[in-house]
Amino acid sequence: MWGRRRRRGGLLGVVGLVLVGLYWLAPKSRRQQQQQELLRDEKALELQLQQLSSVVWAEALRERRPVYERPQAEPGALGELGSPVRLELPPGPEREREEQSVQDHQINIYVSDRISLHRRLPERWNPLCRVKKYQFHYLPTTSVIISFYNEAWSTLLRTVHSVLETSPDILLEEIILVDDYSDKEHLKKRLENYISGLKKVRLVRTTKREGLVRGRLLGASKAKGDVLTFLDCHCECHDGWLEPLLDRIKEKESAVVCPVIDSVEWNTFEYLGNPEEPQIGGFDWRLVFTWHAIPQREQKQRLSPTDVIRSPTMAGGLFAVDKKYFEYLGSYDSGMEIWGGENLEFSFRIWQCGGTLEIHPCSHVGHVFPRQAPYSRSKALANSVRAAEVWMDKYKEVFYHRSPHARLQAYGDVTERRKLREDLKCKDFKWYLENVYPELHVPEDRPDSFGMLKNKGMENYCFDYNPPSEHQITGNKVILYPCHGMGQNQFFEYTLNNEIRYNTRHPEACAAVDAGTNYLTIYLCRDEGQNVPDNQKFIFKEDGSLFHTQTQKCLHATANALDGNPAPILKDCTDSDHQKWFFKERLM
Ligand SMILES: [Mn+2]
Repeated sequence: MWGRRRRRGGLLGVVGLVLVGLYWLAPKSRRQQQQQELLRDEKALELQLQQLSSVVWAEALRERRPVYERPQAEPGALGELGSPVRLELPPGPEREREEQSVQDHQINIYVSDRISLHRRLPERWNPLCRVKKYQFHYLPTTSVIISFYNEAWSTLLRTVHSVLETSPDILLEEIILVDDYSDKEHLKKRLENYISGLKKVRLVRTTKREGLVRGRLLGASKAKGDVLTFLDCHCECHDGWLEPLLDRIKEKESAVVCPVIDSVEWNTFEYLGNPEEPQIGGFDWRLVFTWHAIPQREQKQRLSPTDVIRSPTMAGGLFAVDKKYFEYLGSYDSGMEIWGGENLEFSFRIWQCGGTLEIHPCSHVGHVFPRQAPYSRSKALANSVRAAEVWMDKYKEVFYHRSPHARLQAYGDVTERRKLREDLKCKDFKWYLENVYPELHVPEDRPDSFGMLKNKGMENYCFDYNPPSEHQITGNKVILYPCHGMGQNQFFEYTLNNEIRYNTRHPEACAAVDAGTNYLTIYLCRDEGQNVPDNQKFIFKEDGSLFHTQTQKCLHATANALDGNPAPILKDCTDSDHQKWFFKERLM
């Protein structure tokens, strides 16, 4: 509206100036008559302009018309505009059904079933995205590929309808649903019947359980669009989500573009996206995906908040890629099972082989993050090993140090994938770390300075730390616990800067001594380039003692320390075996 009125105002201004000019040039006797004529002309001109601009406007609307118009919401419909649904059912059979649905799917399907498959979402993009113009006729078309396994009816179909109701008809070639050998009854005949009534939706089925990667590859092999857009099977697309992805790929064929992933709460289906700058993807040295704020170096490259943001990794299932470029890059590693790890493998490959991985801030898609993974991820570690073996060069050791059991994983044959890396003349992992993800600290991992931190006086006990939660790493105390040899929460590293680092995860954390206490508390390590705080400094001496310089005391393995449990405690230095420490990489 705003753009149209402004344009018309400009034209009328010009017409007005001409009129004023003519008025003064005309002989006095004819002025009134001329003025009337000109006014008449102006009215006619305005009418013409009005008609013209409404034609232009209608044409723009026609171009971006979705495959289906969204039906009007019922009055009082639950969850409209992404509002939370809290049923608070009294104890009884209905409440039991609700609880059972959470048990089965790790998502409150009972609530989902009560929300319209066509619900509207709140506007959660930068307002500048709304006025971006696209040349719809020149954008590539896309096939949206959605692979699923035993997905609930309402979450799956809400995904399908939301794609159909937000994607411009002229850009959406088709939706390809890939059923990865589900056994739920509603995904058989009933699903076939339902989608046979929908335009542009196709269903293909695998003949055995293939996992996410091979399921998606099956979908891709049937796709007719220029671009492949992969979505998860419990998503809701924000208005205008598709055009920015396709526009960017038209501009740069080797760009793999992700939408901003907004969160749909698993219990209430509240839509939690926000229009602020999105976060980008990274990973920690367990090869677990992590989120980060956009670094300064990247912000400096961007001219507008609607410009794409380069990201070292992608979160997982949601991205668009030129179909031919996807094939050139070696599509997916079909040696990967079920899911987990394929997102990092593909991220490394994109960057190392000459592409770019980006997040488009104008493309928002909601995703239901389940309470916990609904089915086994036992294959995720083997997938990570494949990624490490093909792409990470010597840096794979940093990963293996923190997950010693990964070395024992059967990960299949990677000869073909290594050959692909050679054929495409991809860059090495050092280049990737330095140029794409310089924020990631690479641990030193010097010999005999990482792994289990053991004590001579209490041989079967190791330094052990459990963070308060998956999202908060700091604040708890270091204890001693029977050694398990699995890395993870018993992995520590002693650095050249005299820190005892707990660095299986990101951000890295360091052991510190709070004033007036004698135990170890975990804090964040200093930022790169800053000095080590005095209370985090320990000298690891030749004789095996760990000397805390600030208090001039030594760490002493104490059986009956915190709440009667074993822990390392600061005491006056002696040559007791309980003050002799050593690192060991593996149990055996
Ligand atoms: Mn998901």
